[in-house]
Amino acid sequence: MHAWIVIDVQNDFCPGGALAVPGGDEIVAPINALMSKFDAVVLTQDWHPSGHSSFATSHDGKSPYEVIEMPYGPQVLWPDHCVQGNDGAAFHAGLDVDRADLIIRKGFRPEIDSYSAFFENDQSTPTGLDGYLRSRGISELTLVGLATDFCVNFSAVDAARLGFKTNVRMDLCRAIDLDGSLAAAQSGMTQAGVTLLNGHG
Ligand code: VGL
Ligand code: ZN
Repeated sequence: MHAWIVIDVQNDFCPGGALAVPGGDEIVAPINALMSKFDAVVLTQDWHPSGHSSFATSHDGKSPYEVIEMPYGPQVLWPDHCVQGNDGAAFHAGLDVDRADLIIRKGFRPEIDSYSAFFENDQSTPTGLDGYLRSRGISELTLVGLATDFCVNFSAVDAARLGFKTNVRMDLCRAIDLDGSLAAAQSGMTQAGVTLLNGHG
């Protein structure tokens, strides 16, 4: 059983959004077109309370894209984005949300960020997705979405470590690319045993 995992295709990560990823909207139509090829479709949704600790505005004197030390390790500070219930947190209007079997939200705890669909940034607080996939008999995942070097990367590495056969369709992801983060993500995913695909593979 093979699941299509669509990471954070939300307004704030698309052009015009608070943390816009260049070309983020280009992947929506092809992601929809492939949904019917898989046994399960899961969407993730970045879902932060206002004043979230990953927002630069929550830290006096800090600007977006600075890195601070959190109890769980280094954390990039972001512009306010994907605030629960706001339009920026909504899925891109073109995404075929009706086809999703499961929508999993992450980043809802004020004091901790969550890039991965499986574990929050302390790398130990589970989101519950692992149990959901296993109890449905799913052993292979193909990930797509935003952003390649953050939420897709962390989700894919965790998936491979959890024992899923894990693929990323790089052509259906788009990156933020901060200080070489895209290249680092590609080598990290490869090292973790993730298969990087461009088109069908
Ligand atoms: C993401 C930064 C902050 C992502 C989410 O979806 O890649 N990046 N929150
Ligand atoms: Zn976020």
